[in-house]
Amino acid sequence: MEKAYGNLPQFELKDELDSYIEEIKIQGFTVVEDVLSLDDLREIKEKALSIYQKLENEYGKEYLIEINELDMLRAPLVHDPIFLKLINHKKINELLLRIMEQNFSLHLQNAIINRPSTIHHQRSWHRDLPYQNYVTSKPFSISTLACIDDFTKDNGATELIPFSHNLEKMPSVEYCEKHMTTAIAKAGSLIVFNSLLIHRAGQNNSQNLRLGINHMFTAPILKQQISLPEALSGVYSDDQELRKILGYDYQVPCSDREWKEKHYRRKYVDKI
Ligand SMILES: O=C(O)CCC(=O)C(=O)O
Repeated sequence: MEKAYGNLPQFELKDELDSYIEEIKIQGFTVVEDVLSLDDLREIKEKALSIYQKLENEYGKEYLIEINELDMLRAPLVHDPIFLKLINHKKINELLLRIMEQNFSLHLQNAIINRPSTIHHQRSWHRDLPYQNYVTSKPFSISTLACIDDFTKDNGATELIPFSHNLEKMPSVEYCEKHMTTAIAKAGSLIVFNSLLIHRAGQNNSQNLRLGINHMFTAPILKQQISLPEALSGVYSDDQELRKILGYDYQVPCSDREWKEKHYRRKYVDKI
């Protein structure tokens, strides 16, 4: 305990995870290093770019530009299991559970390809929970943005407005310019933040593209951006850890009968 007067309560850190949690709670974000290996990063990058290119050819570039979907790959884990490495990490899952104080599931997984000299849609300031301009005493959604490349000042590292998860309104242009910070991070790190924190992709002034893969883990009462159980057609539903994260356990029942059966199963069958 630091010397203090006035009966001042103080956070106490039990371990490394608590120090990340303290930063997320206070300033809205933290950087966790060394989450992904170099081999995984290489494979993730190669696959993300090739899946994206295939889809861009299929949809057509003009169409993607029109709907603000250029250089955005949604739910890559549906296309290749390598992307599961980004959502099923023991330390990160423990962090999520501890900070959210409840079960969670994956709301989205999106790869953002930040190319030199182009303005990505994610370059606009936003919260990952758009339209939700209020403050909560506990986070009900946490974003984990995986740095697949080094995130540098030059190549469009993410820009954040610290503490803005605790503001109902976006600060003035002048305030943002003065206080925004750039999340410089090594490839393999995760930028972990309260999804209400205001942020945007930086401008890429380098020669190379910069790849990030963002995730939102939310209280299961929130619906997913894309229904992963539907998109995966049941794949991984027999894996106890993954089925929870992917949302299989939290699908909306289609009828009163289904609701009752689900509750019966939970009480008498799943416990066995
Ligand atoms: O790519 C980035 O740096 C930011 C991504 C982002 O803003 C998002 O996915 O919501």
